[in-house]
Amino acid sequence: MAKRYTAAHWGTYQVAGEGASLRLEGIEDDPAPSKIADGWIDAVRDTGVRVQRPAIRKGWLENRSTADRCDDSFVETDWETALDLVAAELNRVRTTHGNEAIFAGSYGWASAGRFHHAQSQMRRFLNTIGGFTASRNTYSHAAAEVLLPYIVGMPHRAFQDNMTSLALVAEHCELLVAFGGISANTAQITSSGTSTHEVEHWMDRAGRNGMVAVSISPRRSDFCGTGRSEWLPVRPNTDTALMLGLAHELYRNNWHDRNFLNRYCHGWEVFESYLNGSVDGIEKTAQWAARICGIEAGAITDLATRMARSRTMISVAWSLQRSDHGEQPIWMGLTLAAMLGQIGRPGTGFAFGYASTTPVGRPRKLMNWPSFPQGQNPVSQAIPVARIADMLLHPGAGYRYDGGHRTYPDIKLVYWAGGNPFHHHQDLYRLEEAWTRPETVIVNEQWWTATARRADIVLPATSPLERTDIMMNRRDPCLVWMDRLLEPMGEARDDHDIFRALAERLGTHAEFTEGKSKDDWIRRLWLEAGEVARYNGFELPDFDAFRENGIFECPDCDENRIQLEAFVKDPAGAPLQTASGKIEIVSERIGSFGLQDCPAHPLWVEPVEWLGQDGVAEGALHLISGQPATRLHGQLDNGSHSRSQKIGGCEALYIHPETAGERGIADHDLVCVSNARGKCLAGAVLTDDIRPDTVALAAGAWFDPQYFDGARIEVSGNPNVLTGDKGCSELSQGNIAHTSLVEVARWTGPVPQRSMLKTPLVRQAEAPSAV
Ligand SMILES: Nc1nc2c(c(=O)[nH]1)N[C@H]1C(S)=C(S)[C@@H](COP(=O)(O)OP(=O)(O)OC[C@H]3O[C@@H](n4cnc5c(=O)[nH]c(N)nc54)[C@H](O)[C@@H]3O)O[C@H]1N2
Ligand SMILES: Nc1nc2c(c(=O)[nH]1)N[C@H]1C(S)=C(S)[C@@H](COP(=O)(O)OP(=O)(O)OC[C@H]3O[C@@H](n4cnc5c(=O)[nH]c(N)nc54)[C@H](O)[C@@H]3O)O[C@H]1N2
Ligand SMILES: [Mo]
Repeated sequence: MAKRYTAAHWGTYQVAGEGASLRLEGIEDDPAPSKIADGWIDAVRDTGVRVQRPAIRKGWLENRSTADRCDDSFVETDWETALDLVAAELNRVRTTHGNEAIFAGSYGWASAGRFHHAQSQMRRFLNTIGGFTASRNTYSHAAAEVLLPYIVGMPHRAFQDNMTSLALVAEHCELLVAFGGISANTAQITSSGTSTHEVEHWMDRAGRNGMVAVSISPRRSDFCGTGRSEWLPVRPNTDTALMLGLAHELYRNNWHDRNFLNRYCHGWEVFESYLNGSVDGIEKTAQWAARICGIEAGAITDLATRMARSRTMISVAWSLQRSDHGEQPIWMGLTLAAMLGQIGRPGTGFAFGYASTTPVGRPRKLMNWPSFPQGQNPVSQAIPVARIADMLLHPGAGYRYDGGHRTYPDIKLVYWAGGNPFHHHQDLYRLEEAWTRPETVIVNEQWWTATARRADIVLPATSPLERTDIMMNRRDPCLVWMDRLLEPMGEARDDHDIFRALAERLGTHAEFTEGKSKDDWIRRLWLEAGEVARYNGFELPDFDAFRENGIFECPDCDENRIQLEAFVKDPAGAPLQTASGKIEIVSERIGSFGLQDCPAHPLWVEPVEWLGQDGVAEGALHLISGQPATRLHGQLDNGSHSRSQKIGGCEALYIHPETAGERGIADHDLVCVSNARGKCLAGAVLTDDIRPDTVALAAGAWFDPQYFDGARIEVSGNPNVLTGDKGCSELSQGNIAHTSLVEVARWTGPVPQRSMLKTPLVRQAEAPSAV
């Protein structure tokens, strides 16, 4: 029998077993298959929290009330009724308020698979009916997306595509200085799917070649690889100060490469006067840095010496810029690498995002596979993605972004398909308040996520295991036929079918479908992929042969890249697309925006909350809320793999034994994590792999606020009730998920039941009369 496969952002799997014993096994070629798939099938089969039929929120049904949107129950209805309602609402809002009043930024990870990409389907449909307000950039790396064009003259996507290959790091690098580590945890994931997981392999190989890795992170566990590694436990959000201390050491010893700085960089002299203190009276010495970042001056001096003497790569994880002033560690990391003068050479220089996902630095050709066409959005309005609560709370208010002055639109209807704002946004109680402002919220979802529970109309969507699709990711060497393994749950429909039915109701069916069935579209994608293959010098098998085989591996696609190589070889002939044509240590353009929180060159600015702050409360701890090991964000939190790691049903909070001891907390105790924004419960895991003043609670436990003695407490361990909702700066407006201080105490209250594991449906007898 032919082998069958499926694919997800966490990997490609071969299908084994049948019926109840159906399981997914990592493919042979994958040296480190992700275990996230272990909880996938049971999460999809979880009848308790799958959305099975269209549902309408009770308060909306009864009187269109929005005040109870974040705490209501639901009534099921049939598809025809639900689709009629959605079409009528879209029509009402666009004719009364214009299409700009529809917000469909719909940020989120949806699923791998080229055709059934929820956002693409939704946008194509909405574009046929006049468009929508969109969002710009990502929660992942907005600060980089806005900053990099100014300082290296290319979009983040191009910068990532050109990242120096990890194979070259393994071969040539002697010293890897990894801010935020090189984490096997995050390397499990690739947006749009991956055939293999390679980061650990490259780190092992580098180790065998004698590379030493210095992992600079509040957590020891952030480095993978079996070679020699050292841990510098930096105080969270102070890397820029540490980098300045390192830079000062290079400068003080005259180890900085003046020739490189003159020839390839713009603005060194201005930066120099900041570094040596002639502008502000503060020399950014190792001692100065040590007081801020918590790494001893001697260790900073020692590291700077080794950096100057070695073939050095400076790597910055994405996490560093999901913090207040998140632009600075990127800009300063690049500046530090420029001072070493090793940019543009194999295995050294500057990298951003190694291991933050698996394909960054992957030594493979990039292939521009086709995607499902979204059409053109007639509405030009778009907000920076993480400013959603500001937008809903303050329609008409002005704000800054990327040098411009903008105004928030007045949103009446929100449509989300393929994302979970009540997972991804910061300060969720503030988002709840904002969320009651629009008149209508529509969500297509697989599960009763916190966002689905805060919608007025919920349409049940299929999971990738319940439909056929193709994984083709421009950063992966394989194409995978994603077979249909399960019958759709309940009455769930593919997003495509949902939007096709809405287009029919709104008179744009022909435009949306172009007369094609789902099968026709998937075949068309394959035909277009054939042209891309031919352009790259090879042929794809015909569609039926591909389906039969399940996987196609592109031939001869090894390729190494060196970031900024062409520019370094020939700065006059291949200048950067920056204002000066060089790397901008100083950007007069950014300076001209007049922003207090992001001036013309990299610098240390105190985050809005940090441990070194004047008057910081005694006992305050810095909360790191990064990516979860057992799932993708909120996806599969109901699955067995994620649940197997819970403590008393709650997400694990990693805490140093000394810190726990001072608070009377023992291993596996329930704790309450709190600050002025909110409180959540978590299960303590004691570890000395973390700084004593830092705690780590992964994002993604399903948001489940409940009341105890009048206090609202989130009971599954969702850090976004604690994180702050503010832009990194007025330049990028990226999120600051890694910037917040909390207190931790033993929880002596009752052990709560997680209400998120039951549906929010009311029994038919209690339901309001028919829609
Ligand atoms: N505190 C804190 N918060 C963070 C972060 C952090 O580090 N710390 N990280 C941030 C980052 S980097 C990111 S990218 C975001 C991620 O935030 P999101 O991408 O919003 O999180 P997911 O849980 O992946 O949400 C995707 C949703 O799409 C649904 N879905 C999947 N497939 C389909 C489909 O085919 N159709 C439909 N209709 N729905 C589908 C899933 O069920 C899931 O609910 O979170 C951000 N939030
Ligand atoms: N398993 C799993 N992997 C994922 C995801 C997932 O949901 N699950 N999500 C994917 C997505 S969407 C993204 S954007 C990437 C994100 O990739 P990253 O941004 O790299 O991931 P994080 O987990 O936020 O952070 C990585 C580490 O950085 C460290 N860190 C945090 N703050 C600081 C700081 O101020 N200084 C220093 N030096 N270190 C710090 C933390 O110890 C943390 O463990 O991950 C991807 N990978
Ligand atoms: Mo992300």
